[in-house]
Amino acid sequence: MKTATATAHSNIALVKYWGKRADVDRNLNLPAVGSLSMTLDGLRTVTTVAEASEDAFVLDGAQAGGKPEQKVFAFLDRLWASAHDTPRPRCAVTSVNHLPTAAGLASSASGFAALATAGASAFELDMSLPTLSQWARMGSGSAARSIYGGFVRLDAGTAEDGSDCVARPLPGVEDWPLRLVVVQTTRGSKPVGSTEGMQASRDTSPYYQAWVDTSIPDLDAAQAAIEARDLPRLGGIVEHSCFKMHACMMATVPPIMYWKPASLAVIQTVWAARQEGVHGYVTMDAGPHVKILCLADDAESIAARCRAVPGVEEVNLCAPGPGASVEVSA
Ligand code: 2P0
Repeated sequence: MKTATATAHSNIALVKYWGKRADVDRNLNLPAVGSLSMTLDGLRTVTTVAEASEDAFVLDGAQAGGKPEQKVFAFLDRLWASAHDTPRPRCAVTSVNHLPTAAGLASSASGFAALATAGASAFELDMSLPTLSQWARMGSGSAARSIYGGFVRLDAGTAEDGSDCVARPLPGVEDWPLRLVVVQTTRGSKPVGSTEGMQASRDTSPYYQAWVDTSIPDLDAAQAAIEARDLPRLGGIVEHSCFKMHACMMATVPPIMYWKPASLAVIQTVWAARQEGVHGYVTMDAGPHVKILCLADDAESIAARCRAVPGVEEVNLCAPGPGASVEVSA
């Protein structure tokens, strides 16, 4: 095998993913809904996979044991076995999350996109980008989107083997100066992880089916708004998808409530700015931070308003970012 170092950037979903298909092999990690994202330049993971005398996973300079390590090597086992009958070589996996500032964005998207990219090159598997994206998805649903830069659409598909659950890049970001203002409303980790939260919503939320049923129209409408470079139209869909997802989460038993008082205060601040002609559109993920999609010209004004909101810890600006890349040595 070779030594491969991959870089992948995080992404933010403009049309959200929340829920997994229950009718298929769980290992495929197939989403129940499609999603549409923008890859970001702000946060990236750099991962090296190299042959070693024993398996070891070092994350941000420290030996990572337990579940993260198990997930990494279970993933590499499957990746290797997809093309070889022989035992997998032992591997040293070194992963560094580059957060110039604590961006408040999840690292599983960039993490598994980088691991899939580095692993495939280290194992000398000649993979197309769609196949690489499918492998990244098996690690983490949102990672499928981080293989590509700019806007990315991931369709859920209906095939049993997941063959039609494919991410693809959508043109548009190169001639549209968008920014994402990331507003952190707390320090510390989230109370409910995405994977367990999604399962609880599917099992108990009365809004779950409605959430799933209305996903495809949102994806199509968002894609059309991107093609038209129509920010108010896209922003309306972004907010609708976000609040539908959070309504579904809140109606889960017991409730999944990621919001903090400052989250709502930021949302209302952004909406008030809109009344004054400063166009930002909010979205939130499985956590209390608020992310605001806007034009580059409005980003500083929105960031300044958000910094003045009580409870806000930090505000960062992110531009659209590139797809995953890899360097291979002998
Ligand atoms: C998203 N989230 O579309 C949504 C919005 C959270 C809320 O993708 O279980 O860490 O590993 O497939 O990818 C977070 O879910 O979940 C996520 P798994 P993942 O960005």
